Amino acid sequence: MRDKNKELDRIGIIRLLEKDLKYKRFIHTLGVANISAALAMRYGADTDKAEMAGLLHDCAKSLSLRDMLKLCEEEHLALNDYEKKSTALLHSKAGSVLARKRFGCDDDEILQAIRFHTTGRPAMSLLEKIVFTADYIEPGRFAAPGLPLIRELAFEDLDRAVMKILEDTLSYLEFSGARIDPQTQKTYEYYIEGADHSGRPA
Ligand code: DGI
Ligand code: FE
Ligand code: FE
Repeated sequence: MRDKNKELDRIGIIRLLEKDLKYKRFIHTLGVANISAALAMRYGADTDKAEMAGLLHDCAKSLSLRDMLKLCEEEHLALNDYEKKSTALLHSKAGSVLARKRFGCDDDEILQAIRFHTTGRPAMSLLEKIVFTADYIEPGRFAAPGLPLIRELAFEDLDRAVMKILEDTLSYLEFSGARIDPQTQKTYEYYIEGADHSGRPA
């Protein structure tokens, strides 16, 4: 059973997200929250935290680039040149600030999972991997060709699912001619070229 205050917070946050986000993004958010909770059950993470991280992961998605930059500047977050120019990349860092300021989330593990949900990072925590994966596989996603396999893998072997997501994202970005954020590249190198050959835990 959740405690009553937490349940009220959760409902308030969902109401606020419904107001802030476009409807499709709101539905995606609910999907990511549910799948994050399911993955937390599977891998023994905190289910409430995973659900909350899923709920808040795209909370800044409707903001303009300017407003995202402002939020990050207020917190003195270091941004690279890729992030400074792209809402697709910046909404995750801006989201970690907004999650605290507007949604009252003060859990550092959740804020970290929001902050790195787009690019990932080397040596992600279990919660970070859960949100990163849930974002890719939630039921509303349909375009990626590798999706059926990744959906299976996610519940069998989370690290292999993370690897396959990175592999597919990188090939998609290369194919579409997008500039690749060095952070995405670093995550890719850690998980694909590093982790499984060295025996280092991913
Ligand atoms: O916010 P979502 O659409 O739910 O998903 P997301 O936060 O994972 O990704 C947003 C977009 O960012 C998605 O189209 C993939 C893209 N992306 C991830 N890494 C990079 C990137 N785009 C560029 N240009 N460079 C990257 O390194
Ligand atoms: Fe996102
Ligand atoms: Fe998302």
